[in-house]
Amino acid sequence: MGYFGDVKPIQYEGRESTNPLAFKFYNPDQVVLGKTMREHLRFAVAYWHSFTGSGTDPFGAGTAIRGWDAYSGMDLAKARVEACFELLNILGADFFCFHDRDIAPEGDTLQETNRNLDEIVALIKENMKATGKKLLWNTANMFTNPRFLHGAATTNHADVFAYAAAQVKKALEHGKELGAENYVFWGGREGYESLLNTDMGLELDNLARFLHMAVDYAKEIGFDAQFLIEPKPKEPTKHQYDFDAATTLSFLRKYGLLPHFKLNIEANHATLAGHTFEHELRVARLDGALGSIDANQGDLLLGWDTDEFPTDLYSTTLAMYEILQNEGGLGRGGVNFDAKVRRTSLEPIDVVYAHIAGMDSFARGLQVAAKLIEDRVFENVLENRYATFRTGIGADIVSGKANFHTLEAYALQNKPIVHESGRVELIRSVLNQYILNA
Ligand code: XLS
Ligand code: CA
Ligand code: CA
Repeated sequence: MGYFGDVKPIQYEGRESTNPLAFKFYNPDQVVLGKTMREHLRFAVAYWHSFTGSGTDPFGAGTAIRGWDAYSGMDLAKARVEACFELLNILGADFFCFHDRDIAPEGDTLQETNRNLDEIVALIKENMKATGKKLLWNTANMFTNPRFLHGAATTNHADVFAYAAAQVKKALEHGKELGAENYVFWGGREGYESLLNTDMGLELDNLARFLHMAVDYAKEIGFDAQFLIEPKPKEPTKHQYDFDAATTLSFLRKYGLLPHFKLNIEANHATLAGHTFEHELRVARLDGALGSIDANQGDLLLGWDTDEFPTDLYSTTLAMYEILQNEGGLGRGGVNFDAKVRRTSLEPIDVVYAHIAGMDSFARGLQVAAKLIEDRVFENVLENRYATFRTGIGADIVSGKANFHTLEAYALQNKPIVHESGRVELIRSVLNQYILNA
């Protein structure tokens, strides 16, 4: 018996199945718009939620029952590796993601911490070799340890900046060692609490310096992963510099970093920023910077980052629509379940059910989005709605022929402006039909 009980690898049984341990929509080999579902979705399990998390919340201790908790220290770290590969096998997910501090305990010194990491990375490598599973991305946790209370790359203390650099240097080496497809930067403490004691200009310049050093070092060691920044507006800091996709892209552009980075867009971070998931995906893709996604959902009745497993088909459909419109889809990126089971879902089997729910929701979203694209549903809407820009004065505006003189002369003809309905309710009901029937 494994850590998840006596569960066999999950099979696709189709939409009529009532078996809770079967996929209803995720059929890995099914071809959708020229690629298999498996190639489109590139599902990843997040180490921190599924193997390191325990179900704590700000008011209470952990509740999760996990077999590996019988161990401690490095034995615990090793047991978690075993559990990770067991779950990947059960789910048929090809990828996983981790922070350095998820996989191995910190030691008393940086040397000891790095030795612990080296040992677990070697074990992970063996398991990857034996199973063919891959690392979608790794990252450095520079937010849990109190050392980072004032920030990491945006700290006020140069020694902390140096420590953070050493930590990312090691993480890049491990990314290379494990053949990571991407490397993520999420700045949990890269922001500020009060402008009264913050040199924002210096902090932003330093963040850019840090990221340039990371780009240089990856090049130096021949680590060719796609670099990703993950925007989030707040939590843990009050204001985070990578607030949302637009803010992050503007920062990257200002500092000449745009050619080296794409974005990892998380659904719950989008809603925390006051946007929809699809808005953030659209902003990223219009800049050619949509790299990967963290699949989860927030609870709109709560104002924090609840990281729930994604089950909202409207959201997964519209997300997959953006991804399918993106040149090359997610490319080297994937769909990482940065999601945790609720504190009341105590048992290991809940982690399996949760991933099945998320994988099916994205698979269904993919099917619906593909059908919407095949039938040119939104394309037709846009074609009609923006028709005036294809002929006459509109065509002149788009082609650059128009200027304020020609536009004024046109307006002075006082032709009546006739508006057409935007038909939002009709479009939504068509979308409903596709989600139900496609
Ligand atoms: C936290 C973030 C984090 C990143 C990786 O809110 O989602 O988990 O994905 O550091
Ligand atoms: Ca995330
Ligand atoms: Ca989150």
